[in-house]
Amino acid sequence: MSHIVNGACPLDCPDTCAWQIEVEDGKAIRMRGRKDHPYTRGSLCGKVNNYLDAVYAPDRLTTPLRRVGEKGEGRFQAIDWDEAIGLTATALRTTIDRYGPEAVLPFYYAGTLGAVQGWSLGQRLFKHLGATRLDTTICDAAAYAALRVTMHRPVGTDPEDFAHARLILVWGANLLSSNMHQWHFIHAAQQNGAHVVAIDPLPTDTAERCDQHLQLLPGTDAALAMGLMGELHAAGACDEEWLAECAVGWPELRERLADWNAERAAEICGLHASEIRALADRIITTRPTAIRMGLGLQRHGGAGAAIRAITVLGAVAGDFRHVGGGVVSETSGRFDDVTSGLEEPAGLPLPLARTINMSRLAEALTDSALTPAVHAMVVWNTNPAATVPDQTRVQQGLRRDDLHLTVLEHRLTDTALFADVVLPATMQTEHLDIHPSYGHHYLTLNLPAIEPVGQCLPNNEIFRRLATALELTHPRLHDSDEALIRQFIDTDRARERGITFESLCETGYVAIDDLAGTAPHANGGFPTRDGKLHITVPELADVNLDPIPGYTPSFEGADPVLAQRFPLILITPAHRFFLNSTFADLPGHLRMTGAPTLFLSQNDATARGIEAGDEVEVANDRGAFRCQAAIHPQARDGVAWSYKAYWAKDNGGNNVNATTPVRDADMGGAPTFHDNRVEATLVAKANEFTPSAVAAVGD
Ligand SMILES: Nc1nc2c(c(=O)[nH]1)N[C@H]1C(S)=C(S)[C@@H](COP(=O)(O)OP(=O)(O)OC[C@H]3O[C@@H](n4cnc5c(=O)[nH]c(N)nc54)[C@H](O)[C@@H]3O)O[C@H]1N2
Ligand SMILES: Nc1nc2c(c(=O)[nH]1)N[C@H]1C(S)=C(S)[C@@H](COP(=O)(O)OP(=O)(O)OC[C@H]3O[C@@H](n4cnc5c(=O)[nH]c(N)nc54)[C@H](O)[C@@H]3O)O[C@H]1N2
Ligand SMILES: [Mo]
Repeated sequence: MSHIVNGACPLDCPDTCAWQIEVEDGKAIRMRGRKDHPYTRGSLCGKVNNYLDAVYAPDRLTTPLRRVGEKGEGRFQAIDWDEAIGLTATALRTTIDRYGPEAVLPFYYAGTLGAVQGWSLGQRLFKHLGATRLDTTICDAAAYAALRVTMHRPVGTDPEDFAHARLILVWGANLLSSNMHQWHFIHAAQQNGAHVVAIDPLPTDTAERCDQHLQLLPGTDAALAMGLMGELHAAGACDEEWLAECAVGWPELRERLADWNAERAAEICGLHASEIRALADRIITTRPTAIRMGLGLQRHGGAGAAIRAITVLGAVAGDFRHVGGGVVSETSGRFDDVTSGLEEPAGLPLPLARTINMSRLAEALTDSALTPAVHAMVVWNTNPAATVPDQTRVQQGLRRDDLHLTVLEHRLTDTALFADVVLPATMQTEHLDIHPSYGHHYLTLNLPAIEPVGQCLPNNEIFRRLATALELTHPRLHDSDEALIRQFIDTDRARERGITFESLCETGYVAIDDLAGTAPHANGGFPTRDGKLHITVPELADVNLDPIPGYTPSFEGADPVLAQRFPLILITPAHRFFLNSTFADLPGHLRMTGAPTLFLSQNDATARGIEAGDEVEVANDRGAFRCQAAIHPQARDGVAWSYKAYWAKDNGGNNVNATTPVRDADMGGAPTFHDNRVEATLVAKANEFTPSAVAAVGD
């Protein structure tokens, strides 16, 4: 007899699907998307359909390990939990005694978006110890900072209401790969006659399904938004009434728009002025217009400026007055009233400490001037050796003999390979959690469906044991996972909506508001103190940023001198069948993705003597990686791409991040992955070369 258990997909993805697992004899045998969930609508994505492969994969870690070989060599010995926890606790204690607590660096990210296994006891423990704080910038920090000054928390148009829009701009987002369920609502609008425009330097599968594609130069989005607004202004098409009542700082921007038009934008963006003017005309005549901003556009030097300018573009024509009009980047701000953060509970002493920007890990581990140096690191829910920029230096750092590394993981990732101690963690099938979303308005509970595989323990159980070994007795370090869920929804708003642990156990998921089908910002209603949209932000002048929305050029992309040595801008976006580096070890997934590949235009290939299938080296001053080449007929000359986060260890020791820069964008301390210049050279012709990841998988 089988039974069904309700859960949530834990992955770092806007869709946060509600799933159901069928369990028979203690084994998860089937998994499907919940049919009644308004966003998941019964389907999971191509990568999560095979999630159970990841649960039962032969490379799943099932016992704690201690290193017996050289760092990075991958030789480990199985040990028991007491020894593993003891080794980690001793390393932490010794480090703190010798160098002070700031020599300890906890390193975590969104391997699970669960509030419990992702963002609770681990952070409590390390903050309580006085360890270095982590600035979690790796993903959306520029967007978040830009949205914060503009609307205080990321809110905007309900993603489901895109079905009501008549003109939709899919801006810097490859939805069919990385926000698949959003496409349903856009497709519904399209079938109703809406015109859908992709704005993306790459010819994505999403762009192909749109009615029009503006294939602009990378990092020039703010110029496009300014040019469009300039045209709207010249045509007298701005909604002066809404802007006067619901926004601050519009007059300053209006004045600036006199200097912007389609021609100026076209020159910066590498587009035709006529295409920009035609889009402006559409915006002028189409209500509601809706903009879905992706995060891809904000991995550039001028990221914050771009997000601010596009957000304002979504408001100037008065679209927020209409159901399905306006703009959205992330919905996470909608959850702030309903939930309460778990990382810093009242009553737990949390001494202040320095902060390290996670995107600058390469620097943090190798900069000899950093005092104290990092001597102990505990990593969970992230695989930095594959995913942070400047990989060669990251690997050098992780190899340091005077660094103790403990990694909580499901498998022996690029990062775990460097560990002194590896602790096997449960997967979503095996632990309790609760999930807000950054792409819709539903809160989802995840119930464990099966017993832990092998000796795996939930992250939080590991942190409770670590606290005990460190003789830390504060009750907030020992809260149970259920108690944490109860704390998470201990808010007036949750009570008003009847959201309790018990109700969630019953229903699995719940809508956190009733905004769908309304125009929540028709009269302002932003989470700012005055409820208005902040267009001009005078305080930004204090940090040398432009208070008025405008265009900030990218760093490497817009650098003509660097372009002579490194003529190709390399974008390293999300692959449809991986989730960052998650699943990139699984044969089934690798069969769908194929080996690491550099995509480039025919002209760029010919100029380098490269043909499809050849092995190429992609390099700049920071490093190099090798992969196969592919020619895409719609690629723009000078703009190449290669998907992020193949495992380095399976591909000659590195991946795309060997080339990516450690340099902060204009806002949020964010990384600039896609603002990366490289050159590609031929290494071997196709007939002499077998791509490594594919060789490992076989046919
Ligand atoms: N299948 C799958 N889904 C994922 C992920 C994954 O790895 N795989 N990753 C998850 C995570 S962590 C995140 S943050 C999101 C990321 O998802 P997205 O927001 O989609 O981010 P990216 O894949 O980086 O880039 C999206 C698109 O932006 C384009 N882009 C790059 N530079 C520019 C630019 O300057 N201007 C414009 N207009 N477009 C640009 C890229 O070409 C790409 O098509 O997706 C999540 N979902
Ligand atoms: N070149 C380039 N690099 C990029 C990007 C890019 O666009 N280009 N995008 C960046 C972005 S947007 C992001 S968000 C980062 C993401 O980078 P990472 O945070 O490194 O994300 P993943 O590679 O998915 O690694 C997550 C790890 O967490 C583990 N994990 C999952 N759940 C659990 C759990 O419950 N317990 C434990 N202990 N482990 C768990 C998984 O097994 C996996 O190895 O990558 C960034 N890197
Ligand atoms: Mo991300």
